[in-house]
Amino acid sequence: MRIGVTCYPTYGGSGIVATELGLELAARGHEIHFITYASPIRMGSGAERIHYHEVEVSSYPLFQYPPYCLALASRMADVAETQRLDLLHVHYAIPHSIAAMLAQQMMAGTRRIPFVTTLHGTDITLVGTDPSYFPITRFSIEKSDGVTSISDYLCARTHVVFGVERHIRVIRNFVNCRLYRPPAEPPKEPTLLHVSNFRPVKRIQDCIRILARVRKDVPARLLMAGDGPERSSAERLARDLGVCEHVRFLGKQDHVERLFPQAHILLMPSELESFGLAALEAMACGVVPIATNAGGVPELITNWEDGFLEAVGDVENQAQRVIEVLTNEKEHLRLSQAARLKAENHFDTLRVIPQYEAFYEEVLRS
Ligand code: GMT
Repeated sequence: MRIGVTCYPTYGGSGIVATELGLELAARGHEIHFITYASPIRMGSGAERIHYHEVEVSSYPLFQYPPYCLALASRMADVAETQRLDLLHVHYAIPHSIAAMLAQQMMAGTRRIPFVTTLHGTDITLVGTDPSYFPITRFSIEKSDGVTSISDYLCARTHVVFGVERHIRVIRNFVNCRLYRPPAEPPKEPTLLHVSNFRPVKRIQDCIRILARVRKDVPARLLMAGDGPERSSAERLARDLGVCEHVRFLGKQDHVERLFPQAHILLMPSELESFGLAALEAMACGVVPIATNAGGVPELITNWEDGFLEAVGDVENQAQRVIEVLTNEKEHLRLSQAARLKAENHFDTLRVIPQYEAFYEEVLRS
């Protein structure tokens, strides 16, 4: 198939899933055309059957807000025409789904180009429910030729919040278990890791509070990978709690598969997470996830079996779980092995990518 892929190419879960899906599909022989405003994170360069088409948004004095959605729609129609695309796949509903619908209508005189929308999380749970975007988000879901969501939780939430009745196929996040692997030896220094885009929904201050509590019992360190609006307040909190020399802010990381194996535990104290891709990538590397019992996370982590789920904001219990894992080698090994097995048996690319291929074929046939 010849597939056009649009996503936010920056450091967010939806962009990562879109890019990794594109790379996996290209490896399976499909032609993948990324249509985005910047080169997607993790795309790399030179992979076979991967093409990149930049969306340029011109600015004029009259435009207080440059009309990105229109520039994207024009580019999508242009690429679909010149590259003879079979299908457009957009990740994150707003505004990509509407742009795809416009591109489809622009091409209507020539041929039919269907589009698939994948819902990831905040496009439904936060942005989509904002009164300014609610009606257009619902419209874009209804008009898509196919819709997928990354968890049962997000699928149910979409039906309830938007009142849409159409079918939404659940295809969960995935990980390449050959690339994301446990290290030969566990890390020497007790190490906690957090990976995110540091938005308020990630509650990164909880990571600092957990470390401060853990350090009363275990001399652990915390690696904070990523960047975003909450970073400076987390840095301040680390200073206030007297743990700043035990926290390293690493900034945005391109190769997290090299970072995960350096940690014992992944902290994911999010307010809401429709799946929790970072926890899955960590589990594939044998890193034990200590997360919140929020949204779709229980579809990934089984409490006490391959990680831990605690209430949002319950820093004390999250810290207790960390201390237990770091002070009990046997328990760490049991959880680490179970986490890796969960990733292999349920979420490996070999199992999940064919679900997307089958869904594309259904949409093309319909
Ligand atoms: O919240 C983020 O980090 C970004 C957001 C996105 O849509 O870019 O991530 C969402 O998509 C990921 C990949 O499908 C999911 O694993 C995350 O759980 C989800 N984030 C939230 O629901 C907060």
